[in-house]
Amino acid sequence: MSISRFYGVLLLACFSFCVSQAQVKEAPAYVKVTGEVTRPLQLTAADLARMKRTTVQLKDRDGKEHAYTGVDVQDILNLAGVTTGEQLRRENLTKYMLARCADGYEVLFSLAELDSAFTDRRVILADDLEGKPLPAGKGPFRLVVPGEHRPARSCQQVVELIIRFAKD
Ligand SMILES: Nc1nc2c(c(=O)[nH]1)N[C@H]1C(S)=C(S)[C@@H](COP(=O)(O)O)O[C@H]1N2
Ligand SMILES: [Mo]
Repeated sequence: MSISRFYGVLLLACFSFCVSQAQVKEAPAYVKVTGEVTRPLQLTAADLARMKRTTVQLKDRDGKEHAYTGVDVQDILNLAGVTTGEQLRRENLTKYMLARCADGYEVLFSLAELDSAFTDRRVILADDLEGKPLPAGKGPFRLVVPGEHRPARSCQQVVELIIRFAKD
């Protein structure tokens, strides 16, 4: 192989590597909790492992049930110093949580939807699917929202939970 041909092949290899990296946007190994919080967090799987664990069922888009385990989102909000429970009154009821994912997908919940003072339905930040870490494209962290007709708010590859006021 001539030297120029060798460099040509090398250049092409580098280029295709860069393109493939740009397409596969890996989620980091932590979830940030930011915005209207008194304690911003960066939670790793090790942090979640130390917290109270909850398992909920979710039907995937093909209607098949799966058991996801993780931490109640309300416990995470409490840790970050977000207004929950008794504090969730008046203007605090206009706060929401925006979940942002590695692929740019975003979903929103009013804080009351996540609060045990308002509902028994528990939304969790899951890091475990039937005893194993979530598969690469879905993890490391996924919101699991039981009791809805579609799994569209059960967002995968969560990177950040952002708390904001709706009226700013
Ligand atoms: N990050 C991210 N999460 C996502 C989506 C997405 O496009 N990006 N799609 C949602 C939609 S529309 C569906 S139906 C479910 C599919 O989840 P499943 O693969 O477990 O069936 O993921 C949800 N979570
Ligand atoms: Mo969907």
